[in-house]
Amino acid sequence: MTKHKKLKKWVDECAKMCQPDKIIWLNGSEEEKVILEQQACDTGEIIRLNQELLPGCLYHRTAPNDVARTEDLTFICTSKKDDAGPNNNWMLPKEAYHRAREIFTGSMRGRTMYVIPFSMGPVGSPFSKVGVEITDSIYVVLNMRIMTRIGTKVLEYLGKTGAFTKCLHSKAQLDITKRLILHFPEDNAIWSVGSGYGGNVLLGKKCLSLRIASHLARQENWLAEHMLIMGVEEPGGKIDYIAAAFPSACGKTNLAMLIPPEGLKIKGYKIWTVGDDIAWMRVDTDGALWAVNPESGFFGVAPGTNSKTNPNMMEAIKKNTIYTNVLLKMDGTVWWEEGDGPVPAEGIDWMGRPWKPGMKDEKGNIIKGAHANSRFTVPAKQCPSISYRLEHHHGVPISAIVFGGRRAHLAPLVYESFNWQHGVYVGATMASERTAAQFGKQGEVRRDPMAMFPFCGYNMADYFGHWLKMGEKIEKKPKIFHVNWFRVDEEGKFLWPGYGENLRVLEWILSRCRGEVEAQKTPIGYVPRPQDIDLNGLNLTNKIMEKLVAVNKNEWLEELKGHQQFFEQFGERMPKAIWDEYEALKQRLESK
Ligand code: GTP
Ligand code: SPV
Ligand code: MN
Repeated sequence: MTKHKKLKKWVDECAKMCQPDKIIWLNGSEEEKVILEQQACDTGEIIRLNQELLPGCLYHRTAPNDVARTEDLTFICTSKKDDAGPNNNWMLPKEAYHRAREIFTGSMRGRTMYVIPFSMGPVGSPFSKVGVEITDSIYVVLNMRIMTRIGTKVLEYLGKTGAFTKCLHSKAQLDITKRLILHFPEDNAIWSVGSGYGGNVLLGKKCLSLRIASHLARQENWLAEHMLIMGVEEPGGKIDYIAAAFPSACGKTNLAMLIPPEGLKIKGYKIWTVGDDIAWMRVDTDGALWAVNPESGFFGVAPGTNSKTNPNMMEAIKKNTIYTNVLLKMDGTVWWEEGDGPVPAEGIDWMGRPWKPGMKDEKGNIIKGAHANSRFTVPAKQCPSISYRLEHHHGVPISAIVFGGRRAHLAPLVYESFNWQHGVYVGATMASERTAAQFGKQGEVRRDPMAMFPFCGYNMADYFGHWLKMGEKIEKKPKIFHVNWFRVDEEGKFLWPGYGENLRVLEWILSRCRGEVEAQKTPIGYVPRPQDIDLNGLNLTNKIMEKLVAVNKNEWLEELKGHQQFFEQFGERMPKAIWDEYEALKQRLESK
């Protein structure tokens, strides 16, 4: 156990409230994993997949109403409402504790309470943060084992007095009317109850590494961001690193492990994956911005992942992977829509019902075998493109920051901001069509600054201010870009092939960072001259390329109204520099 008095006291208090039958402290060993897996399989919480075809792989279904993060039930609990800002649901800490306590009380009766000491980032690195998650879900324990570094080594590092985030979780009754995801930045605590889904319950992920960490980052002068981190290696061996923020289910995982397309093969690029979801970034002594991925696993979207779109991931998930809400095949393997292999003739769907292709529900809609937000949890080290720098304390130096979203119209394939302040504006005005990763109407365009709207643990106006301030601290500033892989033609078809082909755009981005290529100036930023994107081996006409980088002033003037409306809700707290950028953009768009 531990000699840490505060930790012991907190675990005692939680046990008193939740009333578990027993308490187990996780040590992180392989033996422990074997026992837990067996227990979860015995109760049916988890199904062991075909061990010959998928060694070490497990299968789990969540409750049908518990398949994505529930942002409506997610709260930032600060003593002042304005500190949470209009971007967050807010509750007074006192009220939040009170409401949650009612649901937590007795919630672990007849169950075991697991205590998981975990580290985000390599154990002992000065950039890492320690958390302790208490949970009554073996599924959570098994996922945390993959996504974070857990066990005795973390307790040893904590010693008698080390600081940690208190993370309390109970499935309780998995009742959506008794579900709350509460963050207490002032207490360095998270309480999550009534859910068993990923981002709601793997508390090291969005809750700690983004919502709580963003709050700490502001105080400690660093950045906690919803970003992938990847390295692009040139034949000479030089690696440039890119950090990119796209909203949930908009392509971070896929981009982070892309494989160079055929047409670019002769150029000899190699891609290295550092992270696919979260980046913690600091200014180092060299004046550059350095990034670490605090996670040790990937919690990736299954549908759409196949050997063409993401061969690295397909290789990674062949073993030791937990599959959630995908289709279970009769041979004990798994499948999902737009996955590999033929559509199976039959299977058990994500809700546990017999499934055949083409089946329809009462409204006549096709029933999918896998939920659109079904996922796999896989150790990062199993990914063939994983960077050797994953365990490096200082991480990697960032040359370019890329923002992006899912926009059927408006946003060009890529554009470059004029400078840091303008880049912050570009990030602050990001918008994207809603995906299955969050509850709500799919396809609706919503503003999602820096892909952090659901994850910023404080008032977003202050967050923009923090980004502006960081710009003053970074001597060697990364250039800031915006990409959109999702622009469509008149028939609604994607204009850009995406996936591996996105390297062609990254190539332009890095050339711009090195000052090697010209660009066209438009009111919104620099876009590539069509001839500067290498289209070798791609069947893409110049005309389409022109469409892809076109900037329509009238559409942008319309878009500007959305910027204004969004910013106005932050009132006086909004940094003046953001409004200055707004005015400057407006003038550029209105001038001939
Ligand atoms: P989170 O894990 O929710 O944060 O998502 P993510 O940003 O990592 O998204 P991911 O890479 O898993 O992609 C989500 C969906 O977008 C998948 O269905 C992909 O197939 C699809 N997608 C990814 N990249 C591209 C692309 O370049 N073009 C197109 N058209 N689709 C893409
Ligand atoms: C996301 O929704 O952005 C994810 C999955 O990465 S979750 O862990 O549920 O947040
Ligand atoms: Mn994410």
